[in-house]
Amino acid sequence: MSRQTPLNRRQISRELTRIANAPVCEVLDTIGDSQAPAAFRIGVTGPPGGGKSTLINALVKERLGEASDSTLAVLAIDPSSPVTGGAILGDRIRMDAIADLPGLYLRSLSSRGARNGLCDNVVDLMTLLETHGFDEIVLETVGVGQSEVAAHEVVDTLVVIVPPDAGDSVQTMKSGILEMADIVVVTKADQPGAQRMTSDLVAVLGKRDGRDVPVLQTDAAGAGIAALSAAIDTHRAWVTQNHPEALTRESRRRYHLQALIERQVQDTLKSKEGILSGTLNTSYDRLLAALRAY
Ligand SMILES: Nc1nc2c(ncn2[C@@H]2O[C@H](COP(=O)(O)OP(=O)(O)OP(=O)(O)O)[C@@H](O)[C@H]2O)c(=O)[nH]1
Ligand SMILES: [Mg+2]
Repeated sequence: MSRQTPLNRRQISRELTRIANAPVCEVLDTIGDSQAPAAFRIGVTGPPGGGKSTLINALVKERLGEASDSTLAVLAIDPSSPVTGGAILGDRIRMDAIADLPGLYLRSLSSRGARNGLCDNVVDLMTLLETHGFDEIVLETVGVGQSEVAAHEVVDTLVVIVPPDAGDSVQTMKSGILEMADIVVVTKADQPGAQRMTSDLVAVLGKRDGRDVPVLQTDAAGAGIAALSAAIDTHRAWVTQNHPEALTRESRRRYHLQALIERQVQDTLKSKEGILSGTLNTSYDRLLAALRAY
């Protein structure tokens, strides 16, 4: 979408709020027939307080610079706030500084206790943003437990951030979050230990899909952001060449269908009495029958 068409931020917010809280059938009514082109999705994940929002602020400014005519949406998944879907204060202050950039839409959401740490309906929300024609979507998630695996499933390029004080946890991260990374960024490069952390990461990171995983450094003043933006573009070009679009779309579709079905199963188990009584076989049949009735 070109910036010539102004964003209707209020309308987008209203629609996001509605489908964030809607049952599956209503979600499908809204986005189920969409044929909108896929946006380029960038995930930014890492430990709480690691500097994700600060980095996204600077990255968004860089990618929506004056020469650009593109549009970008940021979805920040906030694990700390309860059902409200509101931004935590810190995020609000940091993000407010860029909220008026032309072509930018910003939204913070609570993760609603989703088991994988991601909003369980984050794919619905990204698909909705795509119906509004955004060129790029940046997704911020806290990378603990399984959430980075889930984040990896729903984005094209996953940036994993590691603050200099992550210390001994690098070895632990190696078997989880770092294995998923397309690009690794040591944030807060102005702090002591950043260089050491960078060397440690270079030492433990191997190739991923036959490609070296870049390890970059950034700080809140904007150092390293242009290089990060360039690395994202390089990865994007690599994905386009090595993972033809059909493949990407197919895996996204699979993930999305599974997310919807899981939610529908949960809703059905919660709302229909008696499914769990009797034998396993009768429960299974009753559950399938109840699902078919939707
Ligand atoms: N010294 C220094 N502090 C930074 C830098 N970047 C971020 N911080 C500080 O680190 C804290 C957390 O930054 P955020 O950008 O909110 O980190 P986050 O990962 O988005 O945090 P959550 O969303 O709460 O998990 C804030 O107090 C920032 O001011 C940096 O480059 N240098
Ligand atoms: Mg944040």
